[in-house]
Amino acid sequence: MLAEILQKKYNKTLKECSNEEIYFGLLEMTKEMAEKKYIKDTNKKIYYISAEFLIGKLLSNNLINLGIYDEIREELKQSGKSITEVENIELEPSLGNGGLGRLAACFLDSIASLGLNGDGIGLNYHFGLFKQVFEENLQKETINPWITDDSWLIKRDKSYRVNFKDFTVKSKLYDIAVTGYDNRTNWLHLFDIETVDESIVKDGISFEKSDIEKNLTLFLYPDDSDEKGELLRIYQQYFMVSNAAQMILEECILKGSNLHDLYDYAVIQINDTHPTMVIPELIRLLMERGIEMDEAIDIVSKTCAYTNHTILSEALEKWPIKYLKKVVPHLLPIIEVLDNKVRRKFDDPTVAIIDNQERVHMAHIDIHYGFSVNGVAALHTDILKQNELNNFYKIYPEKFNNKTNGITFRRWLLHCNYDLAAFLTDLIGDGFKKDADQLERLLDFKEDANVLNTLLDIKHRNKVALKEYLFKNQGIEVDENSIFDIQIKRLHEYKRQQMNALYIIHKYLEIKNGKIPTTPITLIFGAKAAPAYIIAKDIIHLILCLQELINNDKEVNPYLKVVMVENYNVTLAEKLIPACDISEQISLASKEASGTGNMKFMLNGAITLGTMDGANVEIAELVGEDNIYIFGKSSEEVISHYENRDYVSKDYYNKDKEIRQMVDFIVSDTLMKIGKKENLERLHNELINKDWFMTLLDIKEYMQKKEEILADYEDREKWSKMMLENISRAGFFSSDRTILEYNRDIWNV
Ligand code: Z57
Repeated sequence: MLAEILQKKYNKTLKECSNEEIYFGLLEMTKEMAEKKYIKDTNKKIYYISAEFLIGKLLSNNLINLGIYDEIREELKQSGKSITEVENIELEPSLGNGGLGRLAACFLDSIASLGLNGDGIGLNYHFGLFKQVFEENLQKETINPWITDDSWLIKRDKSYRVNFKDFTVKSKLYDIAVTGYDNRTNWLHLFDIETVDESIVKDGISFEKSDIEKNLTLFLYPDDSDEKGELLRIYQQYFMVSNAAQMILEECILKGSNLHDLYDYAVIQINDTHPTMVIPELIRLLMERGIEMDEAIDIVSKTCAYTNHTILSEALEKWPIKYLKKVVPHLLPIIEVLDNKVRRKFDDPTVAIIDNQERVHMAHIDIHYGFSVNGVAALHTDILKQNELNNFYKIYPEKFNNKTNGITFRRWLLHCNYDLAAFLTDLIGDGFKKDADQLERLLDFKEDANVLNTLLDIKHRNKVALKEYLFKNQGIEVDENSIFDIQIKRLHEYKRQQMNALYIIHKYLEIKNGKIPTTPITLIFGAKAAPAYIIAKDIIHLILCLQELINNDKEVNPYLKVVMVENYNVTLAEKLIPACDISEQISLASKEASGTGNMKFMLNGAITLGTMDGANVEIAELVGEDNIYIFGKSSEEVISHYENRDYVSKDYYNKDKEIRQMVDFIVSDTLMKIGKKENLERLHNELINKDWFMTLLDIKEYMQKKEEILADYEDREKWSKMMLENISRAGFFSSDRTILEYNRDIWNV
């Protein structure tokens, strides 16, 4: 199949082609096959609007979903080529920061795989999120270009006008095919502007912020859960939702809607507050088309649903009216009406849309003028109902619902762990590929020594593969017989990478004092920090300094290694997760809305070491306490510390010698010789005098649990049984399950 295409395209045999030629041949072939699976559908359609779609590389994903991965892999092998090397040619688009963006990508995969009519709508960021490089043990940011002449983008001749206060821009639309697994093709619509100019980016990632007509779609806003009220962000958001709104109305009219019945033709899922302006924009457009304001509000309220992904107040967008006036003055009269209606109905300033500091609370628009509000894990939704959004819950109990996140098993098992997927297929058949709950059939083998040993074998092979990758790409040598302990996620204080780093200091000092671990330990980190998040960057600095110190110390490095991978992204996650033994999920309870990395690790046979937070709670329920390592204060205790403001990190530091020793090592001569005084002192001070995310509250318990899990690793039989139990119970976390629930409870398409 492939051979013919290459013959036609390059007049060469498969053997003669370079990996690059093979890649572009496969790209062309796959795009064509995917487009053929598109079915024009006149039914109600889901529009998933999101500022982020962290789709990762698409070649293998599409080959798997089109059912030709094995065939192509074999055909390549026959000619002495390797699919992995062909995959290396593809550039990874980084159109997302982290969990929220990756979730959107998993959801599109499941929507198509379940045969549902649903598209994504977002922006075509030319440089995506920044690319991370390490220099002198510090994070530096550069551009991450991914668009080449030939890519997954399909240019459409569709364009809308978007009016801002001072100028109008014309959009252009690019589509990426979303191929369902053995099912239909949907689209990811990415809007761009005609006048975008890549050449204005100079030296790293800096560019003229005010030249909107040139910069609007250059970068993804590089913050995660930590928003700064910046005008460019408002321009991007309005551009995204105005295009979305115009396209949705156009499509619905074509399908026969008279707009009074819009909700019979469309349902809009608002992913976090970023697309919130779609609500006033749709109201405005309906009014332009002759519908009275009250009815327009009612129609839109029946069409839009909102997903909340965080309780961190910094991440809940509140745009100053002053800013909105500068960018989208035409939305303000509508927002004011929305606010007035709320104020007339409810005598409670905490549920108002415009606050007394003249800021617009975007989440409040979503809750009042949408028909559904969902959290992303059971605990998270409970906290929304009982704490963060309690005043809204009391008004609209019927709107609140939980949708525990999920991940697509096509990418996070079939593709990233080919051997495990093949082994599972041998044992339990391939029903689990479409019905993830069938993974439970693996439980029949929990006493089967051969099966248990094969699980250990596969893990070992994946560790060897990762070892080779790390050596090639980072020049760091790790021992495949060591324990791989991995923490990969955005760098944020609440995720507490600093706690893991303090543990490394503790182990280092122990080894220096002659206490040698029975099995060597490799600690692997991957994380980007928002460029303006100083403390997060200091934590990266600490980890990189520890890496340099420990890996160069011959007394220590046979037993302990630290690796921080550069530019952590989806592609790296696909290599790290299958090779992991210990999955670090150590957020401050109540702060991690769900987590989705935790699910990917579990599915690939890693054991979780974590707090009772986000979806960890549900993992613990599913596998039982014998198959997970839980520590730390509960979300109730943490919330009560916040309410009473009675957590004083200095007290923990003063009280405990071991804590003092670890924390003070950050500013020891040993480390200061390697690192930068300013960064290390700032971090040291932060931990002792602020520690907003209570690292020292849980650290002793963390150290105990970590010793326990490390010791249990020695018992290979026990460990392999835990692996089996975790894989077997992971079916619940398939995004197919999540999407079926969204459709059952919210979308009804
Ligand atoms: C983001 O990645 C998440 C929440 C946000 O508010 C923003 Br902004 C970005 C993450 C949560 O932190 C994770 O806990 C969650 O699993 C993920 O969204 C998907 O729901």
